[in-house]
Amino acid sequence: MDTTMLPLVTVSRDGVAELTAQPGALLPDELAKMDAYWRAANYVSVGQIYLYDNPLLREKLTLAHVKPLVVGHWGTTPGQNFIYVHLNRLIKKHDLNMFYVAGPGHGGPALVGNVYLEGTWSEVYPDVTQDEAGMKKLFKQFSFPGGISSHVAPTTPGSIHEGGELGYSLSHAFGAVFDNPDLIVACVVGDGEAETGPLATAWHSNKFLSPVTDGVVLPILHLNGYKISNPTLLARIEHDELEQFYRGCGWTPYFVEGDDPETMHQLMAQTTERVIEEIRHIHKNARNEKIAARPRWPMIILRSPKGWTGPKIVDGLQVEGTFRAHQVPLLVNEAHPDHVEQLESWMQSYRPEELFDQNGRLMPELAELAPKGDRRMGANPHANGGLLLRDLRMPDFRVHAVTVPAPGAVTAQDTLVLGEFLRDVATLNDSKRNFRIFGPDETLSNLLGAVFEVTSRQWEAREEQNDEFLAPDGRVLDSMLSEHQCEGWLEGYLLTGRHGLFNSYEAFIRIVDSMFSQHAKWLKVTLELPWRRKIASLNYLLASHVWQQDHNGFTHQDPGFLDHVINKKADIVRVYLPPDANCLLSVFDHCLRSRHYVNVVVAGKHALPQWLTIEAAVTHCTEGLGIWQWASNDQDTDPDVVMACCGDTPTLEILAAVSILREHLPELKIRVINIVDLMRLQPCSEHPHGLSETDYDSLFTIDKPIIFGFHGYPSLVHGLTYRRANRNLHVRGYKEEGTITTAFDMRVQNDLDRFHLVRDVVDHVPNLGSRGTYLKQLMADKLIEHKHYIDLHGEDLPEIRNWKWGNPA
Ligand SMILES: Cc1ncc(C[n+]2csc(CCOP(=O)(O)OP(=O)(O)O)c2C)c(N)n1
Repeated sequence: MDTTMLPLVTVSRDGVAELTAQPGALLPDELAKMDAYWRAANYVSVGQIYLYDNPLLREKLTLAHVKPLVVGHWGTTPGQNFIYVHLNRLIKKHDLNMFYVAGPGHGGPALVGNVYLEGTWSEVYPDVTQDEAGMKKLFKQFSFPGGISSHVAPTTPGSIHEGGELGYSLSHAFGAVFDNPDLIVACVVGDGEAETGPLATAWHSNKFLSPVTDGVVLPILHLNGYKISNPTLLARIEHDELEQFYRGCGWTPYFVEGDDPETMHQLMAQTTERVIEEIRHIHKNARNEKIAARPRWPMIILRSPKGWTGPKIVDGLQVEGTFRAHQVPLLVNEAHPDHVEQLESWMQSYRPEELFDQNGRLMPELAELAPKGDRRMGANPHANGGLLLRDLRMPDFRVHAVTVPAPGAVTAQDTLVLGEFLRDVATLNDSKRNFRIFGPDETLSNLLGAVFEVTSRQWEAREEQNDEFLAPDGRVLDSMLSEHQCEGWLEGYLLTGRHGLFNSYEAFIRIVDSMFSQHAKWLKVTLELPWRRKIASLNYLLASHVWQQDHNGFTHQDPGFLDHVINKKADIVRVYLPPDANCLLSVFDHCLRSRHYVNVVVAGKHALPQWLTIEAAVTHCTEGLGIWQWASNDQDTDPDVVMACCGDTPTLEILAAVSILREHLPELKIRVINIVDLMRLQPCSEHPHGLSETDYDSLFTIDKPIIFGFHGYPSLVHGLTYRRANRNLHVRGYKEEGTITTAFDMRVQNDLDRFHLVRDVVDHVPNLGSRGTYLKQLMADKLIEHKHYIDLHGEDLPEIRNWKWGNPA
């Protein structure tokens, strides 16, 4: 424990805290008001969980005043109310630009209650007035059909974080303060939440925070000792072990521990004061004195009873200070009629008559304690990031176009080309500091290294000789091998009104499947709230994909993120598989300009043939899919077969198959369709990008075989097209076969290679007769030749390596 904190409060024999001359100590009147405000917040929290009517207990409480279904989480709530009132004091006293992230977001009643008491709730939802009638509505709406969720949901003004799924609070908080040098985000971390993988690594975010160009995260570990029904680890290790843990993570922890309200108010007031002093000191050192040392930022460890001030004993069992306080500590229903009285005396213990006037409005001397206007945490504009969002300055992506004299005439590495475009985006927006690139140590590996010509990796820890591109001030955050942090930081950055992208290996983006889900849910719900402004899209660049894992193999092969993503609300998700570099440029330009989507872009980094000129690419990407006339020969008649491709590698193999078919079966009428925008395959009734039935039928025909080469798992294409008329669909894609082998052999192992595709055509196009049979035989021979060759030489056949799209007769 920091000994400088010890003499802050002295407790006299009768248990009353006595004032010391310590900074931040509360005078008796202030202490009384702070405590009353806390009681008011606790009162409205309990009211939300339980009451249907009689909000101010003006009548004797009966079962009829209680909601038929009482749900919610009490345990975390009083502690969060305690924190909120102290942060309010700090904001007012120091005119701080601060907002609140509730890690244990299940403590919805606390945040909703405080936002109501400070007046923001009624401004955003005028129907919920600050009087008895409004309080009744506030109580009733909580966890009630047609009302609000029991969590700190998007409906809660001042929140960028739902917290339903625990683990992401600190990452969100850090994302919010990057490039916001005046902002402080107070981040309450549950001690249970702190056991999750993402949260456990998030403490290290402090190695990236610049004291000059970024704001501050003030973590408050809420050590209330329990999770749902278990103790928490951090509450059951020794005090010095806990302190050392946080010091080891680079923080300076300050402890506020106890259960006596007055003592705790004094301790908290003085600790928060101390913490602000320390933050100011760090800023002064870094910003004025230009001292470059990595700061040890302060944090608070608040050890208080779970369900503090709630029922102590219920039916003979201890509740306050135990796991039993986690949700509803007191069941109030027909089966427990005596609990009505206990609920009433619990609520009366907050002395509502001292807190609310005759009309049910918070007493003016208490209302005074809340900050005003945008300084209220519920009204901080950073927590409604779309309000602050400005367009990026976008460079002309055409400057980076690959010159394509004829389809397939040149090769290029798609992400390498994109890297130059991203470099220019970083340059143009450097002064605004509103664009960042995130990645788990893969920016170079994904070939986006061009960005390091103009910026660096942000890094506050020690630097050594031979390090590359590290600097305290950079636009790239890719020096922590944590997909969770990249995702959480980026989400926090976007939610507070900025722009960015996450570059990842395709296989390992699965690590954040669930985080993506939560963000997509957040976007969906905020779309329905007119007061929430749209934010910039969450852009994923999935490179080093399944077909390009020559030195990594099976572990690195998983295109399944796409399957996960497409289940989310159609209003939100977009999936793009550009077949070449020019299409990738066009797609990414679009994604960086878009709002309120999750854009998933899959792109390769190895040299592959380039198909479209930049102008053709722009047209193709705008249409999202289209016939490649130059590869088709069905212009004057109906096709015999549709060869569809989606993804860079399937496009290559489909075109190679087409060239074999056109050489050996020149009379076969082939239509080649390339798909960039995967959601075009869905009906337009399902997705805004979906093709109409008429368009789909005319492109894909209603009965001709479609041989479809797909980047990911074939079932995804079947799922997207299951309502389409043409059921003659045969999809080849990744079927979970892989190892370290040649690029072409990967395709062979998954039947996505040209030889298998040709065989598929022969199998599904009727009446090819013996010409088909001979061609199939040739393809089988080729597959054997391929196998022998790679076993002997360790590389693909020259005819595969050197294959080029020609001009078939
Ligand atoms: C990732 C995740 N796993 C499990 C849960 C279910 N859950 C809800 S609350 C809770 C306990 C949380 O404990 P803590 O973070 O200490 O919060 P508090 O005790 O203050 O309520 C659990 C396990 C969840 N919400 N998220």
